[in-house]
Amino acid sequence: DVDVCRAMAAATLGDAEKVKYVPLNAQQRFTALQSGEVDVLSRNTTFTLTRDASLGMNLTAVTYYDGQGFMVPVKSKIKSAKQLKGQTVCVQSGTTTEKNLTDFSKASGLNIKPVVFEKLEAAENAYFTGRCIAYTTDASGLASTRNKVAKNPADHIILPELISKEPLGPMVRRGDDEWFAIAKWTIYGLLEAEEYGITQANVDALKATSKDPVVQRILGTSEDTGKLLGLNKDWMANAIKATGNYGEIFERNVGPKSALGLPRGVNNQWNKGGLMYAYPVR
Ligand SMILES: N[C@@H](CCC(=O)N[C@@H](CS)C(=O)NCC(=O)O)C(=O)O
Repeated sequence: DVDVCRAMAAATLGDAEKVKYVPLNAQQRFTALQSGEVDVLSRNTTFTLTRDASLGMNLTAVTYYDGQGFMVPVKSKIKSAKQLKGQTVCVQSGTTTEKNLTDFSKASGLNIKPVVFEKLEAAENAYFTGRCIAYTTDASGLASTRNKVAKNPADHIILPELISKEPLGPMVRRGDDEWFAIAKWTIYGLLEAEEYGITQANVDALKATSKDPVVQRILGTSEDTGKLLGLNKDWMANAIKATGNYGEIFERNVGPKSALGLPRGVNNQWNKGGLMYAYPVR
């Protein structure tokens, strides 16, 4: 989420450091975007119809396809979400998580008892002190909580079931159309850069020598796509220089070798069995 903001700043202002970060909890995030306190909401936020149609925002492009899961203590012996019948589950309010938990409980006849907290730290703390038998959020969030908050991560397992679709990505305000286009196309640009092998390390060399028309367009050495967005010719070259392409951002922040250790899975490129399919930068 942070690297996507840095890429947008580099594309727009030529400087990835020109971002002011405003920490927001699940409840506050939408009003902060509506009121103009922030210009882009990049914070593990799921695209849904309600958020699109009634909260005055526009969904840019998916940066991470996630799904909701559960974490339980190994010593609970629970191996499947279907074994949560009548159990307490800690969850944060103002999230799709809270709603999906109710749906899952109803659909599977599990009579789960949600224990709801407004603050993330409170929900995590309640789980780790044994107030609930399980903790639920997006699978990426579970990996983060287990890695960052658990005293001994190996004492907790993430159950195999994912109970929802959580397409996560940045949102912008309705009516902010030029910015909407920039935000969207920066993401597609990072994805297409990966698809065509443009990296943080080779972007300058490719800018000087590449004869591939797609690479040339992305790097602004043939057509000027930046102009159409009100940006400089090298908008995408600047973004890639700042953060690397989508795959590099993924590996560094959440990939198998990072602290979170998440597999690339469905977030791989469309031609490698994944769902990431950038609209063409042209
Ligand atoms: N993707 C879901 C859940 C996102 C969410 O807010 N998750 C929590 C738990 S990982 C979170 O990030 N909390 C951070 C905070 O409130 O400071 C949504 O958009 O509603």
